[in-house]
Amino acid sequence: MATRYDPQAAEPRWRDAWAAADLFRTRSPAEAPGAPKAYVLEMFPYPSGRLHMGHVRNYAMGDVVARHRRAKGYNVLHPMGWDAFGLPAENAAMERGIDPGKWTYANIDAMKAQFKKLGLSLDWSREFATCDPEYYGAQQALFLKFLEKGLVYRKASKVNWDPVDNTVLANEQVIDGRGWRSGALVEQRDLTQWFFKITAYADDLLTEVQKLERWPEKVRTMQANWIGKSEGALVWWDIAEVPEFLAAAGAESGRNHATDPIEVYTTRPDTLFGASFIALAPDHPLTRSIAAQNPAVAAFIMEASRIGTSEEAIEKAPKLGVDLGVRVRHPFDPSCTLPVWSANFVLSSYGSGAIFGCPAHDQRDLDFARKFALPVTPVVLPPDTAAEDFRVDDKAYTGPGRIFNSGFLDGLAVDEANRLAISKLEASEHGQGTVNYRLRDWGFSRQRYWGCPIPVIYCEVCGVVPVPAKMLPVRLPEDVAFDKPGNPLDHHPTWKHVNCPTCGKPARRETDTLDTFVDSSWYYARFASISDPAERAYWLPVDQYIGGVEHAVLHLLYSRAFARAMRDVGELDLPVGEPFAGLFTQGMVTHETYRAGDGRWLEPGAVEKRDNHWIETATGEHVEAGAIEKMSKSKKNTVDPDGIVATYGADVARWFMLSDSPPERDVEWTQSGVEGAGRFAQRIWSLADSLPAAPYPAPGEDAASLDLRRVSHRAAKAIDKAIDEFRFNSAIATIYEWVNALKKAEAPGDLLGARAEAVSMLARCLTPFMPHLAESAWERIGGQGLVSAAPWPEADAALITEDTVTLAVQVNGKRRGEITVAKDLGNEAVEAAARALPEVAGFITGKDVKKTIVVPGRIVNIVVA
Ligand code: ANZ
Ligand code: ZN
Repeated sequence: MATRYDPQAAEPRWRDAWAAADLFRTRSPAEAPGAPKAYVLEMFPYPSGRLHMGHVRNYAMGDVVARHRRAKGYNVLHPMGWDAFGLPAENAAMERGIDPGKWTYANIDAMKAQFKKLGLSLDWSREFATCDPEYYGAQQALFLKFLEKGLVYRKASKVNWDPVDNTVLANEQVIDGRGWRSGALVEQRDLTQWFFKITAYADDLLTEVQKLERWPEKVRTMQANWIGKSEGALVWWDIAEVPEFLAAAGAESGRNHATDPIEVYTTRPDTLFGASFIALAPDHPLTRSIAAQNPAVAAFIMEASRIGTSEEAIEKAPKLGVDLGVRVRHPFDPSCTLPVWSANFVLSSYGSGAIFGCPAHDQRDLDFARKFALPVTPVVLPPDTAAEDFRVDDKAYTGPGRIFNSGFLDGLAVDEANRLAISKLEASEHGQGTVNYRLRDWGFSRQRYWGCPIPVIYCEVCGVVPVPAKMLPVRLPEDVAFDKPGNPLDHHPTWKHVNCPTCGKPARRETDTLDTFVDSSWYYARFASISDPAERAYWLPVDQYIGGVEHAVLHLLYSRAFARAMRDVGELDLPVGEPFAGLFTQGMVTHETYRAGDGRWLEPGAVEKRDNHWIETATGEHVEAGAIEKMSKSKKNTVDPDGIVATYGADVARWFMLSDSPPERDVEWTQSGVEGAGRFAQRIWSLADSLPAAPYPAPGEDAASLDLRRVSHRAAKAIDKAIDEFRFNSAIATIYEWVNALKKAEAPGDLLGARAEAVSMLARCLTPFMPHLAESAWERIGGQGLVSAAPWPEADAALITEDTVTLAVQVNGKRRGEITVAKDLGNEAVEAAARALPEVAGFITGKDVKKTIVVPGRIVNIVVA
């Protein structure tokens, strides 16, 4: 009598059993001698308070890998923790008066309870939150080690300043020149901030990323572009003329940077003869000194500062500029002089913050030249074009060609001209070849409360004093007020006032905290060991890292740089410096969207389909079913994992997340899909439940038993391989076929041994996907212990080798049919079988068979006259 599988009863029972057996605790290297290690890590979540389907998919994937590795005999580290600092906690504090710490830890509790219901094989004993003082204290110690090593430093830099909220904004928080919260016009300000010297690793980060074979190509390219290595030259332009007031100031003081040559960075020294102006960034020192005396220049600087600091914003803004009244000499022709402008499209933080404009071959320069009526001289002639036919109107020519209008460079190709121009510049001391990176040092101080306090103290006598190690962690105060804009740490009545650790005089704490990206730049090392470099060396690198592609650049780059910095201060024994040997970026979870006639978005639970169209259940009104989009709160197309788990069980949710699409692609959540997965779970259960009680006989030797055994052993092998290759959907497809084959064999009778073997193997192969159901099936057939601790079923080699082959049969090269024969059948017998095919016989009877060609394993071709 078949029973139904009841996930509500079974799932909690198995999770308790796993916990009681302490199954997922990480074993030390000594406890697992000889076993290879596997560190499986999913990007740790931000504790927003609720799990979403994207989490379910991400963590289900990691769990498949972790459970599979465990079954294959690996020593597995599969930890979980919380990326717990950040703005949402402060916003909750501001909007609802809730303490950020309490809010965060309550969210962690709620989410952890949800996580636990998913049946993930996690080692919770290594759990931490980045807002735990133990964690951020260790981070402060790391900061100080970096500081000592010169990997962290302080400097003034430009920031986006919101004058209403009194706070620094990230580039992403500036929208059309305005603060995202206040709507105020953003200004640029100089602020002294802490920087991490990521550029020290630029070259290594670039070289090594190319070697990460188990990373998606796309992510490697994005990292390489972000690092942005370019080769070119610095060119020094001698000053020919300066405005009266600058010349005078220079004469008085004896020396003045106004008369120093202007340095520009270029990737195209081959186009130097096409230069028609020099342009400086608005905050270039020379622009600034001229602005002090020239109101038009001062006004221009103000106007330019409104655009914000992001490259994108600067790119999109209309070209602005002002003539500075300075002229410089051309390095290759001192008799020729060029005007010096300041232009808003020149970035102060790239190259030397100054360029030479070559309008014919650079679009921005051309736009600028047309606007301000500056000359346009083409110097690169496109292939197969006559010089007299070549004209540049409003489109710069950036392609290859031969240099012309360029004196000693004439006739050379772009590359050759670049090399020759650089050697001339070097010989005459007007410049030098150089390599430049787009990558900037990472400014990582934030004027925020809910982050890791930067452990330094400012003393009027001693300057910047690191907090002594024994005084770490520098704890966040808990009694903070959020009633004013700006940084609550700065407003706190007492927190920042301390005595200098060196001289004892009254001093002031740094009130900036670290960017939350710092917290996630080294957590993988903390999971591997609290502090032991040897234990970290054993586990690292992470063998399989899994997460969203939105972290392709920053998080992964910062982590790669931090691993190197930790190595360089002796915190990590990681020769290559790469923390993540394998990376997988999963697709998103999508859902149809629904919109009522009045424009309201409706939740999937609020609509139903009637007579083939959608209506809102509450009102009966017609509803438009719209695009399939990433689940998001704004479009209300989310499905709550809790509800799904309560109705169908965690196994079904996990299964569906992995079954329909390749893991790197988006998967569309559908009600019918989930129901289908639920039915399939029952089908699997019925296979186990239709067997009599254990023990079972050994599998039979008869043909039907052998057929079934072949299906099982081949499936186990195929699933094994599919999991290794991150093709979870194909593994699942194989399970479907296997179950169908088993169903057909279900009739009671002498297949019992083969069926019992099949269910036993199936339970083990199912474990990574539906661990609870797998346990129930395993228990039902009398399996030893817990299936979560059972080894992967080894496929019997004799059963998985194909012993027949299928050959196409052709007559005079035309395909007429096929035959399936034993693999080792001799050529004569193969020929005979081919000729005997009814589809073939018609074409050869009565004809003269000239010859028969057998291509082993593939084709039989019969040639007739
Ligand atoms: C002259 C020139 C002629 C340029 C030409 C390009 C084409 P990448 O490849 O990104 O390194 N540049 C240099 N510093 C800049 C700054 N601070 N702000 C804005 N633009 C700057 O780009 C290097 C090129 O970008 C440089 O080569 C320079 O323009 C410009 F036909 O110099 B080029
Ligand atoms: Zn002092």
